[in-house]
Amino acid sequence: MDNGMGEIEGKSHRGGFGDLGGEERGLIDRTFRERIIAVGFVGEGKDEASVLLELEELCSLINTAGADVVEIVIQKKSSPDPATFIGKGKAREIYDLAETLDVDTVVFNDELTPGQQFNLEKIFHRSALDRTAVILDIFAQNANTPEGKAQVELAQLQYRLPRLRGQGQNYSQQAGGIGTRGPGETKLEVDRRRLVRRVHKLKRQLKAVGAHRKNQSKKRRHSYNQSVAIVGYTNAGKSTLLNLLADSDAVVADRLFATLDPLTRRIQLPGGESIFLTDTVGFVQKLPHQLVEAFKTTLDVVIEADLLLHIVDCSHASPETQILAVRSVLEEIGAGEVPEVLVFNKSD
Ligand SMILES: Nc1nc2c(ncn2[C@@H]2O[C@H](COP(=O)(O)OP(=O)(O)OP(=O)(O)O)[C@@H](O)[C@H]2O)c(=O)[nH]1
Ligand SMILES: [Mg+2]
Repeated sequence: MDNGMGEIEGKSHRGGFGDLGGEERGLIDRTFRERIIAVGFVGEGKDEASVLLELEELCSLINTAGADVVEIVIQKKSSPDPATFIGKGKAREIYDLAETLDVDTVVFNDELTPGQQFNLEKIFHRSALDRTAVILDIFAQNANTPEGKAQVELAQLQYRLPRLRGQGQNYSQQAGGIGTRGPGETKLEVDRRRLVRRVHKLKRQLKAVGAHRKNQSKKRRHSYNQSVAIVGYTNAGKSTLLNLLADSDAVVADRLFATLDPLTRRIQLPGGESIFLTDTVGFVQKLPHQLVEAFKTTLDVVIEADLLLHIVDCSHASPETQILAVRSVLEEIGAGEVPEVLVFNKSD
């Protein structure tokens, strides 16, 4: 692909579980499956059942990322503690549990601030990650094309930058690939500058690819064919539908975020008219805003579509929640006004 992305190819951008994560790492290598405690938070105005559903999903995200949940902990509290999110007492309880169960990492269902993450790691003596880090990790594993990899790396850097710390910080900053090894302030400054430079470079490269993509979609529009985008929750069956309608070979897998790169096929409708049909990246509840931001160019095809086929997995425990989550991402990217047809899948 002649888009100036060549130099990105071949680099891994994983961050999250395992040793030595980070952008310089080669292929993802999981020498063992980490043992995880998953933590849910039931705050005021939130019902426990919906948090349990989110936790169930978090477990399958963690599983997809390559680790095993060995215990689930729920904290009920009117509002999050600014310093430790769950409160110091609960954090100490989790530390004891982690020691007893030989746990490697604690993963939170909610986004932690950099400060909370830092404080929790001090109490836990091990990495504290949040849902965002897990999703970023899965995206990093599944990115195949230079553009996909660049988008994921950009999202990871945006997540890591505010979490960079010096002074020999030991946990996710080095082990999880969410920060970097930093023995002191100077190294920290150097790291930060290096990451900021990399962010700018990735943004430039992605902008160039975006321009290329815009050209393609302009050409499509000039062909007077309507454009239809398949959207929906991850694993709902979007790629399956594209393959069926367009006799195509998009990757279909019982895996979250199997598709990251859009795939467009031209198909002829029974009336003889041709349309462009595009399969897109799936959405999820609490989709990290860094990812939405980084995947903007990829998601242009959704914004510019004449119609959205919104695929819904009706075998799921709460399809309504998934529909709302998808609609909220559509709003966020500016596609809230595009006409939508709901397609109920997995009715078998
Ligand atoms: N039972 C059943 N399974 C289905 C149906 N459609 C798709 N699947 C399965 O659901 C899983 C996910 O299908 P995909 O087409 O990869 O889903 P996707 O929406 O593209 O998923 P991502 O790209 O990962 O977001 C696969 O194992 C499919 O075989 C259906 O109608 N019934
Ligand atoms: Mg897919």
